[in-house]
Amino acid sequence: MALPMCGSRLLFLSCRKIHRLSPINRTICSQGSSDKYDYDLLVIGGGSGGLACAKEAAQYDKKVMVLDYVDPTPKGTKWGLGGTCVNVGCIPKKLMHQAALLGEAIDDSRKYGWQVQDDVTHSWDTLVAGVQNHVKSLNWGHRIQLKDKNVQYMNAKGSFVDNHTVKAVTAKGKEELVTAENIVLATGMRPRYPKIPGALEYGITSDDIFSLKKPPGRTLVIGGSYVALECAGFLNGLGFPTSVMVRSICLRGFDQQMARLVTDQMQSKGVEFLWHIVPQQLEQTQDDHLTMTWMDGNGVSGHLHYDTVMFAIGRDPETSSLNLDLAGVELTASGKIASKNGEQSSVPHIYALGDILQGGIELTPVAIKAGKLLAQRLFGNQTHTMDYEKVATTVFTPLEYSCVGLSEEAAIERHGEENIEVYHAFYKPVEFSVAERTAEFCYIKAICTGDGDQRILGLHISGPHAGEMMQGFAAAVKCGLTYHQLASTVGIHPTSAEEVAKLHITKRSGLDPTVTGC
Ligand code: FAD
Ligand code: NA7
Repeated sequence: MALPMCGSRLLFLSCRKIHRLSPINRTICSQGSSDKYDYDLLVIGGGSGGLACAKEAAQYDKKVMVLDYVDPTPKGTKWGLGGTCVNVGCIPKKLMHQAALLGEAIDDSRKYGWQVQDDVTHSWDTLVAGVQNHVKSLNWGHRIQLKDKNVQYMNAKGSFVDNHTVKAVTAKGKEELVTAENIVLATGMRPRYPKIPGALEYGITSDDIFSLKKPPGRTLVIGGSYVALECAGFLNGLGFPTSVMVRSICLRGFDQQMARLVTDQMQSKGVEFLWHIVPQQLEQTQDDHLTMTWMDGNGVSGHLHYDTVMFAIGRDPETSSLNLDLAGVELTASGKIASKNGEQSSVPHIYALGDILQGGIELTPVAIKAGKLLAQRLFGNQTHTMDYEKVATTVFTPLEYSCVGLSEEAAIERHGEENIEVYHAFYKPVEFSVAERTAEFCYIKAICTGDGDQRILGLHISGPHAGEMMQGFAAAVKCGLTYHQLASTVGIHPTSAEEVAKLHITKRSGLDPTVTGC
């Protein structure tokens, strides 16, 4: 990663001496470093990456500004500061996932002796109110944090005028020109709509689902990616009849054996999968219901009827309204920011973070870490760069599938089938026993190199709390964990995580990996 213009660095170094004198000198110093520009750093986009970068830069007494602006969805949904994760991503999703898990827990609890009445009902309104209250508290928290750290925040949409000047436009049309020595772009992505009649008028996306005013009712989710499956999973768990329309496979890019476990488990819980068909047209009927016309690969078509149709067919980077050509910033064909060196764009003092960065990973902790490290390099005289390898992630469907490292397909492609060893096992969480729950979808596999040390290339877990189980193992895998080190680890009994340390059956052996007891 190249450092920014050395002028700013030299000034920072001289500032560090003054820092120790007094807060007043500190202010003078940070203003002095930006004589030529209004700000040392301007961040466009107040989401996971942008806020992390801005707050970190402010620790170095830099003059920092954040612009954040949300274009309402076609349905008119909008939200506050914090970006996708806080408002329409990870956080409301995890809370609705928890709502679905509680529904399962109510069923289990009867077997554990709780006298729960049979006609337990769920209130969508109460759930949405609780989720949105939490989201609003996070919006507020972000504003307070920026204020506390002296980061200037403006609720305005930014676009370039030249490569150091950005025009900020508020919802009321008020315009302001802002200049900055360094500019970070962290504008995230927004859901894509298919180009079919009725999609924009009658369909919704994940940007709408978490604040939907009325219960979704019978719902069709279109798409086979994790956003589609997670939403379908919690809707089904809340008792709404849910179908998923998939044109090819689910969870492309993830391990496909694990992907099938996820969809089989969802199916066993009542989610209907409509394979190998695509949407053609969405219409509203007179009684306010929706009719989706579909078509398969042979030209056969049909109609299906729903209360809600949600598109989860991918997300597009929010780069088209930034006027990047006026700054000379290059884009990739998919509209992401082309990376020259880590997070650096084709213009040396303009950087990109998070979902819009080519070659990045579309996850919140990745955007946050990359943002912090970038600020430390720009203003803190640090050299650490973001490591995009071996980042763990979890799909919450609501049975969790968590993974780190390579899928089995990728490991075979990279190393050759004969050079890898796959250890695997089905396991039964002890709490499933009294609840009489099936354990056929609780599965672990560790993909290792086939040589003496058997370094773990990929670890995959499906089961309850797989995300919580994975975090610690992910640290070990990142440190180069080998199968032999894993096998010499003594488990914590009785937990599901101990099953990872107990893996001993290789796929190659052909032995039965199903549950055998403790
Ligand atoms: P964002 O957080 O999207 O922030 C970008 C901000 O910039 C937004 O507020 C946007 O409105 C604003 N903006 C855009 N253009 C402009 C402009 N011109 N001027 C001013 N402001 C602008 N990740 C996980 O790690 N775990 C999960 O469980 C998870 N679940 C998800 C579930 C869903 C349904 C979705 C959609 C995503 C999920 N993600 C999850 C992904 C995660 O939300 C993103 O990777 C993360 O938010 C990306 O951060 P970012 O900083 O790149 O952009
Ligand atoms: P993804 O991961 O880009 O997946 C899109 C899914 O939608 C995928 O299953 C596609 O099928 C399917 N798709 C795409 N276009 C269509 C059309 N026109 N009709 C039907 N199905 C379609 O999208 P996500 O929104 O889940 O996630 C994107 C990122 O957002 C994610 O990484 C998170 O960070 C948040 P395909 O496999 O192409 O056949």
